[in-house]
Amino acid sequence: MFPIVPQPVEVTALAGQPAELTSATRLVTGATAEELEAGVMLAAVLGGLIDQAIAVVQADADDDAPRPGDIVLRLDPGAGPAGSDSEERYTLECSGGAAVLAAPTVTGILRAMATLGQLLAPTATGGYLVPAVRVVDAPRYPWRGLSLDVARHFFGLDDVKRVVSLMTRYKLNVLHLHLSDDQGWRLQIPSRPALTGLASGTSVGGGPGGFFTVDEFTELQLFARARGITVVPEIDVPGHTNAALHAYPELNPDGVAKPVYTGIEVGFSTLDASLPATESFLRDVLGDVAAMTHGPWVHLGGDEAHGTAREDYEAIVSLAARILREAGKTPVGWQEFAASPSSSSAVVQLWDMRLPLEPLAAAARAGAQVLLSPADRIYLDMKYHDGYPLGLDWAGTVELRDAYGWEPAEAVPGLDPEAIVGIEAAVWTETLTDLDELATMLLPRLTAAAEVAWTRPELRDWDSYAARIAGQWRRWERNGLSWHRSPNVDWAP
Ligand code: TNX
Repeated sequence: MFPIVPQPVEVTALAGQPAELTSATRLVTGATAEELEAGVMLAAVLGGLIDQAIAVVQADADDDAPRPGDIVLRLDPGAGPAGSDSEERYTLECSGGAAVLAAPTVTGILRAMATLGQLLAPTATGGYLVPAVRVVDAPRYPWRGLSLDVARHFFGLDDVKRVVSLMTRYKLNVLHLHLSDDQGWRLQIPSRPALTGLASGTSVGGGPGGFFTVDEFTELQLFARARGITVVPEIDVPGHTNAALHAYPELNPDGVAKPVYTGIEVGFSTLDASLPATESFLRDVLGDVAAMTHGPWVHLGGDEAHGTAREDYEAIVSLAARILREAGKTPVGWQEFAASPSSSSAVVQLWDMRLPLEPLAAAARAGAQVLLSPADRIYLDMKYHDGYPLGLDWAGTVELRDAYGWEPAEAVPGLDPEAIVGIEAAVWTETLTDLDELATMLLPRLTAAAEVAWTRPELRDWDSYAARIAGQWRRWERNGLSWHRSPNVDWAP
């Protein structure tokens, strides 16, 4: 058994020589600048894993033959399973003493590297072996995400980078950041300085808050992109807007700034479609956010607008979607947004299994893509069990087995499976105040979500997953990440 999570399409033990990674190990890349850049980044990551500096060399005609212990990166459109057109497909082959990672794109190479990292076995002499093996692999879904709420409690650049590094190990590729809510505004908006100037300094329970500067947001996106992860910023409208209503009094019908809010109720705040200030606010904020976002998507929220009249809701979300489209971005909205005609060229995100699901299927028929985040399965802020000290339980408790044991294609009755763009776990931070608490909720459940997103149903199996995950805590602990010792798994000693 090779402890690879998520389970690849094909894993075959080979008879040849394993690769022993030593101080002589080189990372051999192809000749392009892109390959060299990926090689340098991967050498740093791998070097950290095995505690060795790894030299990066570019293969040329004289020096093509891999030496024992080498890791070779190769851009190769023929890599991956036959018939797959995913840009993330890859083939990893280790025999003859060297490991060759082949993929059509650098992103595919990154996925192969994640697999390599999980295959490394420490030797008695303090080195590492890559076993003789062939892995041929590609993901089921192109969107494999984690939504992280940095609004209820703020998590800064260092913490979020550690979450990104964790995501890469399990081949997740979208980090959705919930950047605004009633309790605080978390992204600097150059055209609207009061958002962070006046409304970022609080959080749930009255803690200090914080925000990302434009430069930090850029740095985070570059850090994520180097790991094959796209950042999707969310500015939630028309509800979840108390921080904005605090910073800009003119967004309130009475012209009076709302007081700061540090509780955990939802659904009381709203933008007002009849105020002229609302449109200019949306244009400024979403224009700035679109301009600073590298990826193709911006999330407009649209959830739990219990304080918004039906027509106002439609006016505001359709305006937000239009602004984003004009700025060249594809809008994403929570489930409630599916009822808006403007969702037909957008991504709609399932979350609440108690709400009617038919609008999602209808939006898909009209052209929308559907992203699945069923709260009773992959809301990683749900308690593991009754009485668990962290988390909420409005969608029930979610143990590891619950997060693993569901089939995306069956989540929404009547939904065309072709419309499913992927799945996204979510972690809301009403009760989570630091990285230890956050990591405890993510681990191990995030790895289950990653396998549901990556691995085809016919290759998924709980017992196999539980065995493959059983030793992974060592790496979590080596990285200083807390985790929940789920009773569902017989953890390795
Ligand atoms: C529902 S999910 C929310 C969030 C809460 C979360 C807590 C969604 C679109 N809205 O505002 O933080 O539940 O689990």
